[in-house]
Amino acid sequence: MPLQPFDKPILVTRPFLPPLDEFTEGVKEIWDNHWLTNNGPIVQRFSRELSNYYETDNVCLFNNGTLALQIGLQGMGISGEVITTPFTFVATSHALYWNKIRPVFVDIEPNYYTLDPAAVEASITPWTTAILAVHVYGFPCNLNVLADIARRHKLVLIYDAAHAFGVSVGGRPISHFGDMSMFSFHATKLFHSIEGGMLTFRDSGLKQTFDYLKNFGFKNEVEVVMPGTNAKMNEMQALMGILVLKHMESLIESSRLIDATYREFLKDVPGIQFPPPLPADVKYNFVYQPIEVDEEKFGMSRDTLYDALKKYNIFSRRYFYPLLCDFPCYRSIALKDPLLTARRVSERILCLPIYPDLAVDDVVRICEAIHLFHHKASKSALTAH
Ligand code: T4K
Repeated sequence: MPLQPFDKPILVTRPFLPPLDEFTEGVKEIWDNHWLTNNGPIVQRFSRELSNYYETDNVCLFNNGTLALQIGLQGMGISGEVITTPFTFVATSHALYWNKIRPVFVDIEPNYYTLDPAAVEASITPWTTAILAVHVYGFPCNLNVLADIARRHKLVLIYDAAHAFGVSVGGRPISHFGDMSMFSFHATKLFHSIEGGMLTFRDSGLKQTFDYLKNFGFKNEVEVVMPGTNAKMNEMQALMGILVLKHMESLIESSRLIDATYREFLKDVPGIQFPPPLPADVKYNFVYQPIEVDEEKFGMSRDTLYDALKKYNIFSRRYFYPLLCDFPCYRSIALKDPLLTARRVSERILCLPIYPDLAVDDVVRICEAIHLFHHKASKSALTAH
């Protein structure tokens, strides 16, 4: 029988939801407390659990990752120029923009798409104050080399770890690297609190500043010590986070199986390339499933494949295309780096659906569709010759 489209859309991701009775049990507690936001008891519990998980007291929770990063930069007093990647979600450079910091976009490396340390070093100027690197797709950046560059040039090293919850390197949680890391708990992430974000940081003195900044700058009822904003996590978010955290290891394991299935069933398709396996000391979270499509070998461009999949009710995403520097709000920033790798990857990248309850049989069907497109494309290329 010819391959049929899926009855229901298969989206790039689907949030994990804990058993409903666990959530309603928690909601009863919120009803009893009559406390909904402003550092309530469940937010405090969530914060303690994350402190244990990340083995540090230096955590601060927020209502989303974007404001966490924005406040993190503000609280650390970052200014001038910050070297960053154009191959990420727009929130990374928006957080700089909102702090009146000039993003300096430099190239990425070709395997895991994280900042290329050589490009970072080549772009340092007297105005550079920090490096804002992204563990894109949860792939750890080149941690030691970036740390060395930051130390030698006296730069602050900040990680956008929005995708990297649950990732560790050499047995150390990813938050232990750099001066500050931001995690997103958005619904589209493997670990989520509906919306939410977290900063982890090296200098414990920053905690107070971040707490002020996310709560209007209030020190007490009558004193406002800085012009803060409102970026507080609420009790419903924290409840969801606590419940999802309990399932984290099994979520990673289910996603690992999906990744393995894609790799196995697509390994012989010409022009479909996966990032290489990660070093053995990296514990990965399998939150995204990026592939690169080589138009010449596959027979069809990334965009044509993206459209063809849609016809089968499979909704992949072009994370991250276009590059941030090509959005109108960043186009006026002069680029010193030609961004050769970032441009190539951004034209070829496609994120396939991955989420813990995506059935392995469905992953196989998605792979079959990709095989079919390749065969059709090769056949029509042959007849055209
Ligand atoms: N830094 C980086 C590197 C990031 O990737 C992000 C966010 C941030 C910073 C900022 O963190 P937050 O402020 O968001 O905490 C999504 C997410 O909204 C965004 O959080 C994420 N990165 C980005 C990579 O992806 P969109 O525009 O792709 O979202 P949307 O609504 O198209 O959803 C994606 C897919 O998920 C759709 O197929 C539908 C499905 N979905 C979505 C939601 C919200 C569901 O099935 N259920 C849902 O509840 O940005």
